[in-house]
Amino acid sequence: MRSLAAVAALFLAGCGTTEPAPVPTGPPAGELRIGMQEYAFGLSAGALEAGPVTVVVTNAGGAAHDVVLRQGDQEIGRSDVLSPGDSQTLEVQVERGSPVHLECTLTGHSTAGMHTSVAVAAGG
Ligand SMILES: [Cu+2]
Repeated sequence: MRSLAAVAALFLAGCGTTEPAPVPTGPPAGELRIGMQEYAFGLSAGALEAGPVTVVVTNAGGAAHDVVLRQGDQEIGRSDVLSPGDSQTLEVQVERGSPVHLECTLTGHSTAGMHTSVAVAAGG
């Protein structure tokens, strides 16, 4: 059901200049690679394990971007504002029970599409 919704979202977003990569399916991951571009996040995993997660953020776009990771109202990670081609590795602590939301904080980027969320495994 989730994947159908994701595919529908991709079709709806398809009129933009760049389509985000489809969210991969598979077992929950302990590492998440985030690719940033105008104006979307590409993710290496569709679900995360609860616990420590290594997050590798790469700016694959042509403008500066950052990413803030939140669970509920708790901020669990934040990258620097990265120039095109730069990357940064973060160690974050993911709690069980609620998805991790990702958002670019640069003005207008989130509303342009730079926000998404990743599920967290219930069984952790
Ligand atoms: Cu951005």
